[in-house]
Amino acid sequence: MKITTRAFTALLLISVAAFADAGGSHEAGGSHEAGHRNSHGTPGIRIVQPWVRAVPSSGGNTGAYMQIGNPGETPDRLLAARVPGVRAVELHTHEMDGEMARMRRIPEIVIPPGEIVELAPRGLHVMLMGVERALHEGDTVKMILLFEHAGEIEITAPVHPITGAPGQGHRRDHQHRSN
Ligand SMILES: [Cu+2]
Repeated sequence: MKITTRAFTALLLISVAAFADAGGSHEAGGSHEAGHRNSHGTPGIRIVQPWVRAVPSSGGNTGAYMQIGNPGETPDRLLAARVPGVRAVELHTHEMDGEMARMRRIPEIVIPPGEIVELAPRGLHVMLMGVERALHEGDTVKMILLFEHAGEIEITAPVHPITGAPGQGHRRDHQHRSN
Protein backbone atom coordinates (compact mmCIF):
# COMPACT_ATOMS: atom_id res chain seq x y z
CA MET A 1 0.00 0.00 0.00
CA LYS A 2 1.28 3.43 -0.88
CA ILE A 3 0.85 6.53 1.18
CA THR A 4 0.69 10.11 -0.01
CA THR A 5 3.77 12.29 -0.02
CA ARG A 6 2.39 14.45 2.74
CA ALA A 7 1.72 11.46 4.98
CA PHE A 8 5.14 10.15 4.13
CA THR A 9 6.77 13.41 5.21
CA ALA A 10 4.84 13.43 8.47
CA LEU A 11 5.76 9.84 9.22
CA LEU A 12 9.33 10.50 8.27
CA LEU A 13 9.56 13.36 10.74
CA ILE A 14 8.19 11.13 13.49
CA SER A 15 10.58 8.43 12.48
CA VAL A 16 13.59 10.70 12.34
CA ALA A 17 12.79 11.93 15.83
CA ALA A 18 12.42 8.38 17.09
CA PHE A 19 15.67 7.29 15.51
CA ALA A 20 17.69 10.42 16.20
CA ASP A 21 19.61 8.77 19.02
CA ALA A 22 20.22 5.59 17.10
CA GLY A 23 21.36 7.44 14.01
CA GLY A 24 24.65 8.46 15.48
CA SER A 25 26.36 11.38 13.87
CA HIS A 26 23.54 13.88 13.34
CA GLU A 27 24.66 17.44 13.73
CA ALA A 28 22.59 20.07 15.47
CA GLY A 29 21.45 22.67 12.99
CA GLY A 30 22.79 20.67 10.10
CA SER A 31 20.95 21.11 6.85
CA HIS A 32 21.83 17.79 5.30
CA GLU A 33 18.98 15.58 4.35
CA ALA A 34 17.75 13.22 7.00
CA GLY A 35 18.85 9.73 6.25
CA HIS A 36 22.06 10.63 4.42
CA ARG A 37 24.19 9.81 7.36
CA ASN A 38 25.21 6.22 7.37
CA SER A 39 28.64 5.03 6.42
CA HIS A 40 27.66 3.89 2.95
CA GLY A 41 26.33 7.27 1.97
CA THR A 42 22.95 5.76 1.20
CA PRO A 43 19.78 6.89 2.91
CA GLY A 44 18.52 4.77 5.73
CA ILE A 45 15.31 2.84 5.95
CA ARG A 46 12.74 4.07 8.47
CA ILE A 47 10.55 1.71 10.48
CA VAL A 48 7.45 3.38 11.86
CA GLN A 49 4.83 2.04 14.29
CA PRO A 50 5.83 -1.62 14.41
CA TRP A 51 3.53 -3.97 16.30
CA VAL A 52 2.91 -7.65 16.76
CA ARG A 53 -0.49 -9.24 17.05
CA ALA A 54 -1.09 -10.91 20.41
CA VAL A 55 -1.04 -14.70 20.44
CA PRO A 56 -2.75 -16.47 23.34
CA SER A 57 -0.67 -19.62 23.65
CA SER A 58 2.83 -20.90 23.10
CA GLY A 59 3.44 -22.56 19.77
CA GLY A 60 0.99 -20.29 17.96
CA ASN A 61 1.56 -18.15 14.89
CA THR A 62 1.17 -14.42 14.56
CA GLY A 63 2.09 -11.47 12.40
CA ALA A 64 4.30 -8.40 12.72
CA TYR A 65 3.21 -5.18 11.05
CA MET A 66 4.83 -1.79 10.45
CA GLN A 67 5.35 0.97 7.95
CA ILE A 68 8.69 0.89 6.15
CA GLY A 69 9.78 4.21 4.67
CA ASN A 70 12.53 4.69 2.12
CA PRO A 71 13.58 8.35 2.00
CA GLY A 72 16.36 7.57 -0.44
CA GLU A 73 16.58 7.61 -4.21
CA THR A 74 17.08 3.93 -4.84
CA PRO A 75 14.93 0.92 -3.97
CA ASP A 76 15.72 -1.26 -1.00
CA ARG A 77 14.40 -4.70 -0.14
CA LEU A 78 13.39 -6.37 3.08
CA LEU A 79 14.93 -9.81 2.66
CA ALA A 80 14.40 -11.55 5.99
CA ALA A 81 13.82 -11.10 9.70
CA ARG A 82 15.07 -12.78 12.84
CA VAL A 83 12.96 -12.88 15.96
CA PRO A 84 14.39 -14.45 19.12
CA GLY A 85 11.88 -16.80 20.71
CA VAL A 86 10.16 -17.66 17.43
CA ARG A 87 10.73 -20.95 15.63
CA ALA A 88 10.56 -19.60 12.07
CA VAL A 89 10.04 -16.24 10.42
CA GLU A 90 8.83 -15.66 6.86
CA LEU A 91 7.72 -12.75 4.71
CA HIS A 92 4.11 -13.17 3.59
CA THR A 93 1.48 -11.55 1.48
CA HIS A 94 -2.25 -12.22 1.16
CA GLU A 95 -3.77 -12.98 -2.17
CA MET A 96 -7.10 -14.22 -3.42
CA ASP A 97 -7.34 -17.83 -4.57
CA GLY A 98 -10.81 -17.84 -6.04
CA GLU A 99 -13.01 -16.77 -3.13
CA MET A 100 -10.40 -17.58 -0.51
CA ALA A 101 -7.82 -15.16 0.84
CA ARG A 102 -4.65 -17.10 1.40
CA MET A 103 -1.26 -16.18 2.73
CA ARG A 104 1.69 -16.84 0.52
CA ARG A 105 5.38 -16.73 1.29
CA ILE A 106 7.35 -14.17 -0.71
CA PRO A 107 11.13 -13.85 -1.03
CA GLU A 108 11.35 -10.11 -0.42
CA ILE A 109 9.39 -6.90 0.09
CA VAL A 110 10.53 -4.06 -2.17
CA ILE A 111 10.58 -0.57 -0.67
CA PRO A 112 10.56 1.89 -3.59
CA PRO A 113 12.42 5.19 -3.20
CA GLY A 114 10.40 8.01 -1.68
CA GLU A 115 7.63 5.71 -0.54
CA ILE A 116 6.29 3.96 2.51
CA VAL A 117 5.22 0.35 2.27
CA GLU A 118 2.66 -0.66 4.85
CA LEU A 119 2.69 -4.10 6.41
CA ALA A 120 -0.80 -4.60 7.84
CA PRO A 121 -3.27 -7.33 8.73
CA ARG A 122 -4.63 -8.99 5.57
CA GLY A 123 -1.77 -7.57 3.58
CA LEU A 124 1.99 -7.83 3.62
CA HIS A 125 3.38 -9.03 6.93
CA VAL A 126 6.24 -10.67 8.72
CA MET A 127 4.96 -14.08 9.77
CA LEU A 128 6.09 -15.35 13.16
CA MET A 129 5.62 -19.10 13.28
CA GLY A 130 5.79 -20.97 16.55
CA VAL A 131 6.22 -18.49 19.40
CA GLU A 132 7.97 -19.98 22.43
CA ARG A 133 5.51 -18.32 24.76
CA ALA A 134 2.23 -16.46 24.54
CA LEU A 135 2.39 -12.76 23.64
CA HIS A 136 0.04 -10.43 25.45
CA GLU A 137 -0.71 -6.71 25.36
CA GLY A 138 2.13 -4.96 27.15
CA ASP A 139 4.78 -7.42 25.96
CA THR A 140 7.37 -6.37 23.44
CA VAL A 141 9.07 -8.36 20.70
CA LYS A 142 12.62 -7.72 19.54
CA MET A 143 13.09 -8.17 15.80
CA ILE A 144 16.09 -7.84 13.51
CA LEU A 145 15.10 -6.89 9.98
CA LEU A 146 17.57 -7.52 7.17
CA PHE A 147 17.54 -5.13 4.21
CA GLU A 148 19.55 -5.49 1.03
CA HIS A 149 21.12 -2.04 1.35
CA ALA A 150 20.27 -0.71 4.80
CA GLY A 151 21.56 -3.89 6.41
CA GLU A 152 20.27 -5.08 9.76
CA ILE A 153 17.82 -2.88 11.63
CA GLU A 154 16.80 -3.90 15.13
CA ILE A 155 13.40 -2.82 16.36
CA THR A 156 11.26 -3.44 19.41
CA ALA A 157 7.61 -3.94 18.60
CA PRO A 158 4.80 -3.70 21.15
CA VAL A 159 2.17 -6.43 21.27
CA HIS A 160 -1.43 -5.43 20.60
CA PRO A 161 -4.52 -7.61 20.85
CA ILE A 162 -6.35 -9.13 17.94
CA THR A 163 -8.74 -6.74 16.27
CA GLY A 164 -11.30 -7.16 13.53
CA ALA A 165 -14.09 -9.60 12.99
CA PRO A 166 -13.83 -13.16 14.32
CA GLY A 167 -12.23 -15.43 11.82
CA GLN A 168 -10.15 -12.69 10.26
CA GLY A 169 -6.44 -12.44 10.49
CA HIS A 170 -4.09 -15.15 11.59
CA ARG A 171 -5.33 -18.38 13.00
CA ARG A 172 -3.32 -21.43 13.77
CA ASP A 173 -5.37 -23.57 11.45
CA HIS A 174 -5.36 -21.35 8.40
CA GLN A 175 -3.87 -22.56 5.22
CA HIS A 176 -0.27 -21.93 4.32
CA ARG A 177 1.43 -22.57 1.08
CA SER A 178 5.16 -22.54 0.85
CA ASN A 179 4.99 -21.19 -2.67
CU1 LIG B 1 1.32 -15.07 7.22
